[in-house]
Amino acid sequence: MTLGLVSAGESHGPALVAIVSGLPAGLVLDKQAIDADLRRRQEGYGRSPRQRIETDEVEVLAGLRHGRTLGTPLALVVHNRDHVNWAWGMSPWPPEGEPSGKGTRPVTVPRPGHADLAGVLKHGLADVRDALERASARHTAVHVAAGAVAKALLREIRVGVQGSVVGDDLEPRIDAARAERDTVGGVVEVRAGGVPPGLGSYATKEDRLDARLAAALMGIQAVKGVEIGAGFALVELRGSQAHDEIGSGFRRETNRAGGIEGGVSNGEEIVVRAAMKPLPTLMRPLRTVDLATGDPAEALVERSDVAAVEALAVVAEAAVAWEVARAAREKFGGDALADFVAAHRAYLERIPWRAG
Ligand code: EPS
Repeated sequence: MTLGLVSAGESHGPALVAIVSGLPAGLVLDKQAIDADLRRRQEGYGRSPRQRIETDEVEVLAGLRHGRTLGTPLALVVHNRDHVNWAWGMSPWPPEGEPSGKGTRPVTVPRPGHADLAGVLKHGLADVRDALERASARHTAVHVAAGAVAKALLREIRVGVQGSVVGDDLEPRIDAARAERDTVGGVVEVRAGGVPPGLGSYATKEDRLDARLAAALMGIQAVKGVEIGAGFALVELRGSQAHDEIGSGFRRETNRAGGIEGGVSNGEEIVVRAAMKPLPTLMRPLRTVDLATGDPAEALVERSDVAAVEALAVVAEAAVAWEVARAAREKFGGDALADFVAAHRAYLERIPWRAG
């Protein structure tokens, strides 16, 4: 038993969609809680004017009845309100009538740092828009909706997940960058508390919880680095200092491992960080080459964020919640929510580890 997630959707297409499989029947979902996470993702300082157009809201098309999961695939939709301005340019079918609105002219000047160049080369595309629309971080919206579902499942076994921005200088950095028509990145941290020991596995690299969390965070647009627990700082320490001694109840006083040893959760808080590069859509464009002419050119300038670090904290929270929930499904199984919860309780009764 595991969770599955497939998503689709272009940034200015009609909608973003996700299909979530592997949920037990009987999980109560709260539309307001899902929408609250969607709103948190939109709110951060430094976002583009696009966020004034969108008011993200989840729609459920399948897998839910009267607010309870049916144990069948859950189909989630987040509509792109901005699509009305791109109805011709992003029409899924050949558009009718004269070109109007945005996205009507092919983009041939790939932006360094985006998927633009690699995307058109890889897929044989003539219009960079055919690559950038899916590569856009816009589709993190529907992943946040899926993450909210994962958090609802985790709450049933008293696991909580919270993302935040690391440091307190983001807003002045954003103001300074905006004044110079530039962009900034930053670091976010996600903590998952109440995770029992034993999620993930040391047996294969694919099953290691740390590998799965790293892949999930690296899978978010603009993330260039991930660390778990004390991460890169561990190399400065001696072995006698770098580990977390085991105390009463098999608990630790320190947590340099970030809650994961040997690829398996150890019962301490899971702590992961992700580093986001400065966004590469610049109002002061970088040098590129025009795909149509082969001549030097300036990269595409389009409406964009100065920073999306606060949004990343919410998206990373969703990604971590998703991976922890997936590992919990694998360990505790159950077609009914009650079976899942009972398996978790029985496991905690079997092991000598004690929750803090
Ligand atoms: C994004 C570019 C911008 C961001 C977008 C991600 O889109 P637009 O050009 O339409 O303003 O606003 O993020 C969102 C729309 C969102 O909801 O997060 C990109 O290139 O990744």
